[in-house]
Amino acid sequence: MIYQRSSALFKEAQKHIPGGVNSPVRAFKAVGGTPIFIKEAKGAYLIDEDGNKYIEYINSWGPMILGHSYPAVVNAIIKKAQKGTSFGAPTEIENNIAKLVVKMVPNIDQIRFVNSGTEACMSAIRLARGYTKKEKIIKFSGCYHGHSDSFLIQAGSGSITYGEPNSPGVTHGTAKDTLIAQYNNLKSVENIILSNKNEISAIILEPIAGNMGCIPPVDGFLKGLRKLCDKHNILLIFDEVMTGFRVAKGGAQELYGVSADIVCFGKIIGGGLPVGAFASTNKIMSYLSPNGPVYQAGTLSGNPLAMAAGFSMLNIIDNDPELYQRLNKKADYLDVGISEILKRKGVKFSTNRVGSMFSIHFTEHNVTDFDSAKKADNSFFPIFFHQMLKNGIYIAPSSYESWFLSDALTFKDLDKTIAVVEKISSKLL
Ligand code: KE4
Repeated sequence: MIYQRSSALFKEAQKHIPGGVNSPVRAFKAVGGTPIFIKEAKGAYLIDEDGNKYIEYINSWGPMILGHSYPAVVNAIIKKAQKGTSFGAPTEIENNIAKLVVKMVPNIDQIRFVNSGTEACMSAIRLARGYTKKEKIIKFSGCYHGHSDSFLIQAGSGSITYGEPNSPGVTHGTAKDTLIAQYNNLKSVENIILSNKNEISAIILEPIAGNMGCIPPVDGFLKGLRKLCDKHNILLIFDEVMTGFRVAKGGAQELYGVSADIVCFGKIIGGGLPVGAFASTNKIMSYLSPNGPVYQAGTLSGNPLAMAAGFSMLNIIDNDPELYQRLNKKADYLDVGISEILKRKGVKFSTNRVGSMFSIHFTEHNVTDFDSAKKADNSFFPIFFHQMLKNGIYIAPSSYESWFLSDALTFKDLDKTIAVVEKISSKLL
């Protein structure tokens, strides 16, 4: 593979864009090397600026579940753009997509659209605090809910895990209201609740973690959180920015049969354009401006162009009863194929998968939380990443990310991917 044009573009990008990228993970810091610049994408394939072709397993970190440049979605965008892209006024298509999401997703009556997953989760927390009149929140180590201050917090050294900022610019004043529990560990949650009686407004989590690699909830974890929230009058917030419309039409709520009080969306809901959203019951959403006292706003929120993309993609998903079966079958085929080879070659690894979210960890231990994910973050991942890239397979440039399969992938693509893993496996010993 030649990366001349990408290298030149990256050099130029760094003059006017911090780190040459508009989102840090794209800079390849975790795996080294120069990020590739994508020229175009179609279906399951990316073409970079040097003309190299890749089978794609990032899909813009989840949104492109149908594959890139899906004709019906592209046409919906073109058609809408010809009538104007944003008015800052209500439009019918916002009604249509809101109605559709409320139909597809359980336990919600109303939805507010915003422009990113960060905005969705940030607004959901504010709504929970306004509704419960309590200030503290619990999040989980290793879960990512976007870059708003309340979430850029790491477990403090304190025994009851008070939060500490994990980025300069986040104040200790903010950090003190975010408490950190361990994923898949109900006891760690209960300890924090009991040490902060009647102070916790909400627990927010990725119902299937996707930012430590893919980590499924262990049996009983989500139901246990629901019970703790009911017992202690705490709102349960599912951050379904990744899992929404990815693991099932109704997301993780449907898949696990556990109801959240507020659900956050992003990625797929925008069909590849910038859309986030948060949704809840009429009662909780009645607290949101302009009807209620909790303020939240956005110039481009619900803009018709992004709504057209999201509405088109969600409609296709809603009318394709076999979509998740096809996606899950492909993900299972890939997982089994890769695992059989790595096992036969004696590589130390484990894989995690829920539906079409998948990750490989170069450790023989199971990865069930952030501590075990960190143990698996070793020198093998960068080798694996670059060998795959060199052989035309594009996966996430970090062991703390998930793969996202698209319906455009064929079994031939999967076989090629498995064959590349076999070809490079000796470098993983
Ligand atoms: P955005 O603000 O990036 O749209 O969404 C934030 C967010 C919220 N919740 C979850 C569960 C998420 O995964 C994300 C964003 N995901 C990352 C991938 N790990 C986006 C990639 C990036 O940061 O460039």
